[in-house]
Amino acid sequence: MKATWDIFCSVVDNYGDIGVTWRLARQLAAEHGLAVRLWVDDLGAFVRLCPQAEVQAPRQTQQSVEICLWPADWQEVVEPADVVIEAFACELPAAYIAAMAGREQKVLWLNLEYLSAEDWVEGCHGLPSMQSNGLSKFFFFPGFTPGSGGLLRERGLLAQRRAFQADERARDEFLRDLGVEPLAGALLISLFAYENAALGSWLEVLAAGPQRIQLLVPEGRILSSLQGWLGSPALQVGDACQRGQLHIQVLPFISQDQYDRLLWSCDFNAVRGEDSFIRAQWAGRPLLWHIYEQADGAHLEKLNAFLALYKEGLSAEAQVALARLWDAWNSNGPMGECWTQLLKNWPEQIVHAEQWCLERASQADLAEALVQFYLNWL
Ligand code: TRH
Repeated sequence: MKATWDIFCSVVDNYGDIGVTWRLARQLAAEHGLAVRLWVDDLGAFVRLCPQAEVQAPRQTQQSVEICLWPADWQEVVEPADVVIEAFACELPAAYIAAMAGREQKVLWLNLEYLSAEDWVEGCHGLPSMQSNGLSKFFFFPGFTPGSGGLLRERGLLAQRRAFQADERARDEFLRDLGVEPLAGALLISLFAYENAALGSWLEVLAAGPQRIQLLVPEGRILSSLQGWLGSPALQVGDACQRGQLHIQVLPFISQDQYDRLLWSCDFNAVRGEDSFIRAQWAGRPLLWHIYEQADGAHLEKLNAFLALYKEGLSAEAQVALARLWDAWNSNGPMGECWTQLLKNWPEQIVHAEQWCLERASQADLAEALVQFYLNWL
């Protein structure tokens, strides 16, 4: 009998919550042969990542995962799974928790936390917390170091990525299918970010720089900043324009698998949040992270904690260039000089990105770590 897993996802905003849980659910089903249900309270957000799904269907199977609408008024009588994951501290339905407590066979209850590179993560990863109904809930922390829960990474991902990157024709075909004509000799950059006042100063330096730049921008929140800089009315998917050396094109929001290919195709990726940030690392190319902003500035500590790890092994000059660029991007600082400095140690940044990727990939991935945690707990 396959072990059953229920993953609960409440879409707070953006695509990170559903992005992470959908990826995890697929991997648990595909690589570990588990029977997985993904409960999501916003099918609209899910359909953007999995365009073949039906937004109206309260139950459907996609890629061997049962996708279930998590209704606001939970009336269902559902037999809880062997393993229950509440993603990002979303609150499970009270009736479901009661059923967990009443289940004859015990249930492993996990809270899958947000990603952070901060030191305390290793100390908290895997700790139980006793609930009022007598059940224990365990805190599972993804992370970058061996003492954490690891990062989502599908089996064979890096081999696929390398084969794709070694095949220029495959890349060009992929880009053409997206409506992008690759420009000879251009540095290809993808841009996925929140609204960002620092964008203008980066685009200025790209437009005035020595090299042709092709900037691909999937539809999303950064478009308003882009419009502001271009002084253009609302941008649409397919719109393209040129400013000096800079060629800009707006892309549709694509499926997760296509988005991976976009990251693999580009020389530099600006990403955000959590899932795209990790995918850019698996792309093995230099990246720029727009971290999700938190009211109390906690995000800056997270940013610095990651940078402290990532920078290891870079020369002092390359470390400074990278940190300045990331800092400017996340605090509305001027990007021009920082970008120019980064380009000065570009070859080093490229080698480092691949090295970082290989080192992270030597750790167990998050899905594997979860399965192992369950087996140890049994
Ligand atoms: O959408 P996000 O900003 O999500 C954020 C973060 O997860 C953040 O930590 C969380 O607190 C907040 O949501 C609520 O960024 P993220 O995490 O990169 O998720 C985007 C997802 O969208 C990711 O799975 C990649 C996917 N994607 C596509 O599938 N197609 C696309 O074209 C693009 C641009 C992204």
